[in-house]
Amino acid sequence: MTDLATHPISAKWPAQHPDRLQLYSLPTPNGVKVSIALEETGLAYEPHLVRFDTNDQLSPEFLALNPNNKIPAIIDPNGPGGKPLALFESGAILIYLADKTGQLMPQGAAARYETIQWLMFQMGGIGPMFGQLGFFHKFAGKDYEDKRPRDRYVAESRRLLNVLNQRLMGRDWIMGEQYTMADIATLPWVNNLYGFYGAGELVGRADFPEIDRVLRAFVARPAVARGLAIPVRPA
Ligand SMILES: N[C@@H](CCC(=O)N[C@@H](CS)C(=O)NCC(=O)O)C(=O)O
Repeated sequence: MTDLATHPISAKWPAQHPDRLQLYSLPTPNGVKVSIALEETGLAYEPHLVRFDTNDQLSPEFLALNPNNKIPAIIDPNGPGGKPLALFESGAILIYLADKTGQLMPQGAAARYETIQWLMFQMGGIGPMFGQLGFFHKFAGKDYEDKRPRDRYVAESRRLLNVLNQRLMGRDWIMGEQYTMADIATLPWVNNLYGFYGAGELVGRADFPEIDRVLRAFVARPAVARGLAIPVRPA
């Protein structure tokens, strides 16, 4: 059991509101999935900024919460059975928040598994592949003379975008009329690929008009606009 008051994370990131769900994060594509989900559900929560420029994610306090040194992570003081629950891995956190609130996940068993399937498609495909493309296109890997690694991730990203584009044909959202955790997992990554990574042209964004349509609807949501900037980055 994780008691917030005695957990090492509280020494570095003290809770002002220990009764609220605690979020340890940074507004990256994986981080904003959880802040957007929290904003959409209306749950009370307290965000804490985990800075990469000071390697906060490698600190012993953070590692005590996530030994995999990645954001996002949460502690819910009021988890299952009223007991505290600590969680890392954004996909697991989104499923937990859906279960806790009864929101952003279809009620029927079949549609629920289908939503989780698309959530896993993001976790296992879109996130890792777009992330590698970011490395080879925007970050240190962009200076590599050999463009074959970059081109491999461009091709794989295009393949994944095509799968998503096909899925969105004739649908408002990934699951149809209902906006779900699958959208909240996936669309921040597409937004990041086209925006921050500046890779829209490289992956042939114009070939995926259904994604553009749904992405526009996503970023127009007030909860998404708020979540994209939580926790607030230092000036
Ligand atoms: N599968 C993990 C991936 C999390 C992840 O890669 N987080 C990145 C930021 S987007 C991170 O914390 N990087 C810090 C590091 O690698 O040191 C999840 O979805 O939660």
